Amino acid sequence: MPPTPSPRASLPPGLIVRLGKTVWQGLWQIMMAKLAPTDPAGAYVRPPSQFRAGLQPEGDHPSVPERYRLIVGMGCPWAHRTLVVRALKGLESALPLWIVSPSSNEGRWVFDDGEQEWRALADLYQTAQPGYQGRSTVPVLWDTEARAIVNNESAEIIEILNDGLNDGATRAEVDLYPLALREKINGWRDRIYHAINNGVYRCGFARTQAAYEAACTLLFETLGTIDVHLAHQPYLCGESLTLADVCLFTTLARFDAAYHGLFKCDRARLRDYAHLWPYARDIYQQPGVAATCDFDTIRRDYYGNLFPLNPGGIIPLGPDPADWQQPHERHSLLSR
Ligand SMILES: N[C@@H](CCC(=O)N[C@@H](CS)C(=O)NCC(=O)O)C(=O)O
Repeated sequence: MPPTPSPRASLPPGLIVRLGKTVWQGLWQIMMAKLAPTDPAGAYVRPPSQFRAGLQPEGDHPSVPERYRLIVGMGCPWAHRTLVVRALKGLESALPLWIVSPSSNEGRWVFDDGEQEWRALADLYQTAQPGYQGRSTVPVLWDTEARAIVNNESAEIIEILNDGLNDGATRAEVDLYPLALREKINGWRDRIYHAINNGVYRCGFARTQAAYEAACTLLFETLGTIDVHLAHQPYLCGESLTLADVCLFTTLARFDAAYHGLFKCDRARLRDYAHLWPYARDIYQQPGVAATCDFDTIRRDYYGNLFPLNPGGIIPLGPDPADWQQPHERHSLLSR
């Protein structure tokens, strides 16, 4: 007969909870501080990008098709902006991609195909600037001849791609940053950056309740305002798609799949908005854009790699990506 197990003394449940909370909250604060720097009020502050050059006909980085590489991670909304502009301009041949993926154990980007001389993106940053101390972020516009990072700020890379490589563009006539609309575009871009693009991160990376609530309130106020705005015109700045729409789109593309759950942006889903949701589908259905949206990678990168926000590592199934192909029915606005 097997021996009868003797009753074991166990820790009182209250003590286990208190111990678990103290250890986990201490660890959480340490990991969050590394992942996302905050101001004294606990609000997330994104570090500024450090490489800010452009392409000039006679400068260090001349406008020569196929000389540059665009380095992206498919989950990243900032990199996604550059992919959308590359697709809309037809720059696929003129500007080849190097794709990186997050390595969850190392907490950094690594090259996917092993064809580059570097294993990690951080190593490429060291080649560009030995001793570089900043964050090794995507997107990067890399000059293969000068072996230099031209630019690592998505807001500037999309301007560069709009007209900097037109000789190699199959849709050179597409102008997403027309002179006459620049002031309007910049206004929307800055507002969207603060409240929405970075706003979702300020919700997800907030370290105090007050910082989260402030970010979340501004996020949904701004989404509501834009939803009303888009009832009367097809795009943010009027009749034509611009860089401002591209900047908004890449956050919308991740909204229901990642931000709604993981970043606690849960007052509404994208698909609850009468105008924003068809507007986002309209952009998704423009030539080449669907191929830039990798919803599986988006969910895997966010839920699988932001460990402090999802320590269990379970990746939700999320909404059906086929929904993005539903007719958007915004043609009536375009033909007014
Ligand atoms: N200001 C940059 C931000 C880019 C950025 O934060 N990229 C993230 C991925 S979504 C990254 O590479 N993070 C790596 C890190 O911070 O170490 C831009 O818009 O280009």
